[in-house]
Amino acid sequence: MAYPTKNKKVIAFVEESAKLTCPDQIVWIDGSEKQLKKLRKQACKTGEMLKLNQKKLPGCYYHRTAENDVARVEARTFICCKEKENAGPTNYWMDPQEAYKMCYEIARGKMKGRTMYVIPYSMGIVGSPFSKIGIELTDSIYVVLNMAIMTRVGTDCYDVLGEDGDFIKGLHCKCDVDPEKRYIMHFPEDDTIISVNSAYGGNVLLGKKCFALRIASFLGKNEGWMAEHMLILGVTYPDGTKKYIAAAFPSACGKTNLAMLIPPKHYLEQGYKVECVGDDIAWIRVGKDGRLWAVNPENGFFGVAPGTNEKSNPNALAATKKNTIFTNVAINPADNTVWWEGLTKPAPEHLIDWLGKEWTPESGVKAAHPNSRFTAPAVNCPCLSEAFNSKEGVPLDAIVFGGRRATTTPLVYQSRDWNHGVFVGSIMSSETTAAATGATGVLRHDPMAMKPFCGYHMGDYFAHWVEMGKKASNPPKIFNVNWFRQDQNGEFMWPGFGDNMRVLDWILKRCSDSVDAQETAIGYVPYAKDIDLEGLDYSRDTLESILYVDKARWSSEADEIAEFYKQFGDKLPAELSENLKTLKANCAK
Ligand code: OXD
Ligand code: MN
Repeated sequence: MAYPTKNKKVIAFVEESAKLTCPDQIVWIDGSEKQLKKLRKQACKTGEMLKLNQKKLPGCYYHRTAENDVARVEARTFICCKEKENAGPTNYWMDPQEAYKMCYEIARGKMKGRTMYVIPYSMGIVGSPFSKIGIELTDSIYVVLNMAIMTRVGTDCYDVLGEDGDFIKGLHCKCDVDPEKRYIMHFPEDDTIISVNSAYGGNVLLGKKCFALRIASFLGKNEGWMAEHMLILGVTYPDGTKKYIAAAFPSACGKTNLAMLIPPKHYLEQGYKVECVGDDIAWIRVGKDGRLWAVNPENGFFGVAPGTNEKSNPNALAATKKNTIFTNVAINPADNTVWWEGLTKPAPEHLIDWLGKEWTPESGVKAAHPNSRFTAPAVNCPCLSEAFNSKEGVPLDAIVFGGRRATTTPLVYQSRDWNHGVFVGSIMSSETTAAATGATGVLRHDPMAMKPFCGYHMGDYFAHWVEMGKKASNPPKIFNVNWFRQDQNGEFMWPGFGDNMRVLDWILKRCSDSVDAQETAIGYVPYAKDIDLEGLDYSRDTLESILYVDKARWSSEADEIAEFYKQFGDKLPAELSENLKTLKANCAK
């Protein structure tokens, strides 16, 4: 057969995988619109996808996953390195030989009657020295079409590989979508990913979490860079100055909203602009200037639909108006468009819900799954930064961590220095969300928002952060934010969304040493007077209360962190235990 590549490793990977899974045919994806169009047509014919109203939503399609396959499955996601110790206590581990054997048994012959698609894709701009190439094999047209939005797919990836270049191998086989045989396996020492029995994005779009975070974090540790679960945004000042922030929040905690925020009116009137470079993943390197430079390796947004509306995130909503794939949202049969909770109020009178059932506001269930998604091309985003296409990426002024915390953590605070900032990231806790299976709203430790995505021992990961701080002579300042403080009635105490600009403003002022701060037990906290409240009906007293650092609470938090840290044993960097001691001592003062 004629192959579109001379790369022997690609050909061997495809042939071996085909021998195992026995597809009826192999289709080599070239990324052309002509080929994608044919696949969309085919998927609509089989019912895998539905065509939406092409006048209102041109190029948009709809897909439902199996009811049992709606989120990432952390308990079935494994790091398969030779030594168990190297996966660390926060990952599930399996011996690589055992894992390969098990996955091969599960996938054997499972593409019979199906087509295997070969997707060549680049994470990052094709050919950039900071980008990496992957080949994903899949038996799902839905995966091909999503990958064509989320990554840079095309035969130019083969040009980058040449005859002998290496790439990340990804084998995805839907098999029977059997939740008991669902496995998302990473072999960081072999640059390989195998995903079986799922068709949910986070488990099967292998360029995203599997490659760009789990495998890439491992590569980053060995090659001296970082792969982080971070949005990247740019703020342009009235005088044209540009500043960049990368921010890590756990899944479904508002990264997309922050990345695309529209500043309050008076900021806009003065000429401030916020632009989005990325909403989920940042690859970060030390530049020649000693600063940290970040690129977004993705090419689209795989965003959580519920809650996205004209007010919360008009830019994301605009991004979904064409060439977008919607998954597990509801369909409005009146005009064949989509709907999800929070899109409009009141809800339409009649919908088809994410399970395909008739739905009315009286149904008493959600019309869209809480983790329903849109897959939208980045180019659709009205506030996409020009820097999105920059090979070097953007220099970071600030790194921001943040979790969903009803109590304890103030609206914003700044770390004292890099290592204290690493400590602040390492002690992140957040309430779980619908992005992963399991209970939601449960407080858990999620260091740097990487608990589900770190491809190696978390203690080594902390040490790598400390090392990166040593390599960068001019590193960004590190902050922590919490948009989710609640009062006694469970009401959120900070308006969030566009008003988060007020906090970013303070953060960037701190980066240019143009505002003072109060030193507290946990770091630098703003004086309430320094958070701009212009145009907002919000009391300074409430602001004071969400800036307050309650030493008694932080003292218990410190005890709890000590417990959490125990699992890392010797691998916990001394820089972090020292910072924990300081926190404890500060709380006792
Ligand atoms: C995502 C996630 O889809 O974090 O980005 O789950
Ligand atoms: Mn994410």
